[in-house]
Amino acid sequence: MALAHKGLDVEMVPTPFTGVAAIADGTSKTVPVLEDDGSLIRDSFAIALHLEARHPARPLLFLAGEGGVAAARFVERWAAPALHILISRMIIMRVHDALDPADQTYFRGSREKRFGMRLESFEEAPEALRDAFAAALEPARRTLHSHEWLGGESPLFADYILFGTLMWLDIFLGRLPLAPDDEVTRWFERCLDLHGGLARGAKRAAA
Ligand SMILES: N[C@@H](CCC(=O)N[C@@H](CS)C(=O)NCC(=O)O)C(=O)O
Repeated sequence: MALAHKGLDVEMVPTPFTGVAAIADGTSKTVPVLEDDGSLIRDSFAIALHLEARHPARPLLFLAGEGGVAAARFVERWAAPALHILISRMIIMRVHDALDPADQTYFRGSREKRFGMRLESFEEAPEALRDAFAAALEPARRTLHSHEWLGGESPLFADYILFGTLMWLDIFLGRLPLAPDDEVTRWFERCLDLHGGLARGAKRAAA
């Protein structure tokens, strides 16, 4: 989304967990990775900062000045603890089941170590977590009640941080476990439409 926001060509390359080590010089532990003019940039936020520094004349990803970066950082620091575990619990077995056998082995081993339990025990039915998930999104909901985007009148990287997080649910459940008229659902649909419907073309695991 950040690349498209900057008007750069985007090619999405689905990458298995066991394929991360084969990217570029093999030192990356996670995706995304940006290779640009011989330098490797890891981590979404660092990539967005790099794009902003390199293409300042294109639509901005951050409001100008350090305050813009701090505001986006706040969204990132809020969204991860508020949402990642809840989302993981809703989809962990679906992610596992969508992987090839070698990736399933890696995924089960790394996540069972991280969460300290079997994947099957970690998983919860999305319906059981629906209220907690809706409550966790309240800061975004209240903001989107009076602003079309977290970035105000147009999307910024702050929008893509939350959008990217929620895309896990869209990809694996085929929907967000929220009411259709929820402000967050409506904003999510607007995000799906951005950049020629770029994210609508992302490969979905759920039918
Ligand atoms: N904060 C990092 C998180 C990256 C991250 O955790 N990526 C996951 C996939 S979305 C990954 O590559 N995991 C590799 C693994 O678990 O081995 C970013 O936004 O770039």
